[in-house]
Amino acid sequence: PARRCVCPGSFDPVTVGHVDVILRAARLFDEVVVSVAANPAKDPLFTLDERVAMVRESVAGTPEAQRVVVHALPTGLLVDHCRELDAPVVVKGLRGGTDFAYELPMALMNRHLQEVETVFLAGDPRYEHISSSLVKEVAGHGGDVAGLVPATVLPALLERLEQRRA
Ligand code: COD
Repeated sequence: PARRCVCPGSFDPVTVGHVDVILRAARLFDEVVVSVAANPAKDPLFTLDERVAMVRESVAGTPEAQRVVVHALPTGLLVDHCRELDAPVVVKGLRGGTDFAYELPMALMNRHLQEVETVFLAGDPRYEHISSSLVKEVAGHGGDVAGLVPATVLPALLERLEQRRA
């Protein structure tokens, strides 16, 4: 049977750290479903549709792209979504102790709810410091975030932050 996994996240916006985890997952599984969560509680900078499009663009053109599907995560539990997709594995990247402390209870809860297993990929140390929230904060104060987000995301990010300031 085809082995399918889900890479969930807010991706507001997608960073080079996210792309690394997605592409590495695509080398381990037959198909990676990147599920972009609406996450209204986080007051996202980009709409759900924009975030889905940005992840798609970031993966396009890579050798792994044909095994990566990107879509919006329906509201509800991630594990119900996994079951509908027949994807019993969630893949997450780990940047260090704090990510682990945040991710472990979710991994255990997801296994408790639907026997969905979580596979953690050790984050590439080159991207250890990169998160969507820090990228937004740094760029919002005029700092240089080139190389931290995919090249296609950078102009969209700067433009949106500019609009927010106006
Ligand atoms: N290097 C490696 N990994 C990274 C990096 C990096 N530089 N940056 C981010 N990551 C990893 C994160 O560790 C995370 O695993 C993933 O990428 C996504 O990150 P974010 O910040 O875009 O996404 P989150 O943390 O906001 O996503 C949270 C979910 C949407 C996955 C979660 O809220 C969820 O599952 N929601 C659905 C509802 C549900 O089922 N809730 C109950 C859960 S038990």
